[in-house]
This record gives sequence, structure tokens and C-alpha cells, in this order.
Amino acid sequence: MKKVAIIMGSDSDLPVAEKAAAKLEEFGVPYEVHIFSAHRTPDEAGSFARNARAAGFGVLIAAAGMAAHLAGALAANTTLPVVGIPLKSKNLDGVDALLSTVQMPSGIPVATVAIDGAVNAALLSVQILALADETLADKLTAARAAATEKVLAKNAAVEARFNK
Ligand code: RP5
Repeated sequence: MKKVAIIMGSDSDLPVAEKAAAKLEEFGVPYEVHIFSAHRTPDEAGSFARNARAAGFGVLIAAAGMAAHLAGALAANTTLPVVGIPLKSKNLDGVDALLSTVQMPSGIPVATVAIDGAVNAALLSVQILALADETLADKLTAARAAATEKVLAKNAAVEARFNK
């Protein structure tokens, strides 16, 4: 199976990146975690993206905050799908990173998830890999069914309590 790379701009991004890692583990998807910054280590970030396909990666997840150019900088250097996670920051609550990540110019796409949306970034990556992996696709179907069951059980409890 192809690997997912979780790349973050700083070690201060780790608490969110770890949530993506945990979700990938749930699905048994192999992954690596790296710190590369579009601004502080631009050569390393570009070089990683350029080599990623040959290194066995299928999707790159980029988590960054503030003027978050990491996802775009990676996407500029690979034709692998790049999923961007804009991270919440102190001053602008993540809207800065959201706009920096989502407003890519035509020709260099980044699939941007919600602010701090690490779980969806991982799930989207699993969905991309599942295009070529039936077992993974079955796991996604099972996970959706389990999530539905949970909500139905909560609904049943609320209905039993309030609707006499
Ligand atoms: C971004 O700047 C990083 O992704 C991080 O979210 C933010 C702050 O980085 P540190 O100053 O904590 O290293 O590049």
C-alpha cells in the first residue's frame, strides 16, 4: 500500500498532526511524519515533495498555521494529491491559514479541509488510497456504518427521554 506523509510547518503543530496519524493507524495505512516549512526550510520541503512519488507516497497531508503556504509549496513540487489542514492560531483563529491554504491558483490544486480538520484530512487520504484498494474501501464503508449506528443510538436515547 502507498504511504501517507503528514508534514507540518513546526513542532507546535504536532497536537493536530497527531490526530491525523491516529486516524491513519485506525485504518492500517502506513505513514511518515515530518517537519518542513515553506518559509524556514523551503529547499527541504520542495525536495521532499519532488521525491515523494518515487519514495512510495500516495498522498501528502500538509498542516500549517498563520501564513500557511506549506500545502501550496508542496503541491507546486508534486502531482500527488495534497490535502491541506489550516491550523488555528492565536491572533486570527485560523482564518489566516484557511485563506492561505484554500486560495490556490488554477493549475496547482490543494484539497483544503476545515481549520484543525486533521481527522477529515486523514479520511480523505484513506479515500484516495482506497480507489486502488478494495480492502481499504470496505474498511471505510464499515467505519461509516459504525458512525451511523452511534448517532442512531444517541437519537434513540434522546427520544426515549423527551418524547413521552
Ligand atoms: C507556521 O507557523 C507553522 O505551521 C505554525 O503553525 C506557525 C507557528 O510556528 P512556530 O512559531 O510555533 O514554530 O509556519
